[in-house]
Amino acid sequence: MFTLPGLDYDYDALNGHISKAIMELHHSKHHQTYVDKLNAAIKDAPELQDKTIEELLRGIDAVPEQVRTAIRNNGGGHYNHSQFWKWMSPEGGHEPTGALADGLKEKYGSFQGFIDEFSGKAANIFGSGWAWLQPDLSITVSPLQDSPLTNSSDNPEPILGLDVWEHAYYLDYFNRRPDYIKAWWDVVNWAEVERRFGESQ
Ligand code: MN3
Repeated sequence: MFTLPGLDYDYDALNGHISKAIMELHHSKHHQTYVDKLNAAIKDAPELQDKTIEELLRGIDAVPEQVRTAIRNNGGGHYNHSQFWKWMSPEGGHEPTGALADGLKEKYGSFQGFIDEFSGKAANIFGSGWAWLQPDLSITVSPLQDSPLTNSSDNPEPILGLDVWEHAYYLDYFNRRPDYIKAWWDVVNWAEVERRFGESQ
């Protein structure tokens, strides 16, 4: 049984960037639904119930076909959102420091160069999906609730990810995804990204 993780901050903590209405709906309804549907999908498959969410996604090809899509989408949704909440913080924003800052500067010319590249890729995802920063500091995108883990047993976990599903921004920004992305940088929890980058090296 998987459960909905709590947030490290209140629903209204990101107000001004991401509203309480979005945070509450996104966490208590959307994420909860992924958890419920994931649990329903593994209910009759005892061999899947001891696996971690990472193991389920990395081994998605080995999952019985009749529940594979449900686990890919809802398990992916559970994993992605569990990380996403930690990648944001009311104390977030500013710029990374240390080795991560140096690495981004080296790869993208400047911190702003990285922001522009990541924002552009996220803005251009057709329909629903996610943009990711990998431990090697490359930027990738995935459709729906896929992630670097899906379908690959050796991909490392991403160190940062951005949800660009409309449910993540529509109540605040309507169709203006680039405005949401711009506001999101103000709440990015760089301390957490730095921690993950450090552990991945
Ligand atoms: Mn979402």
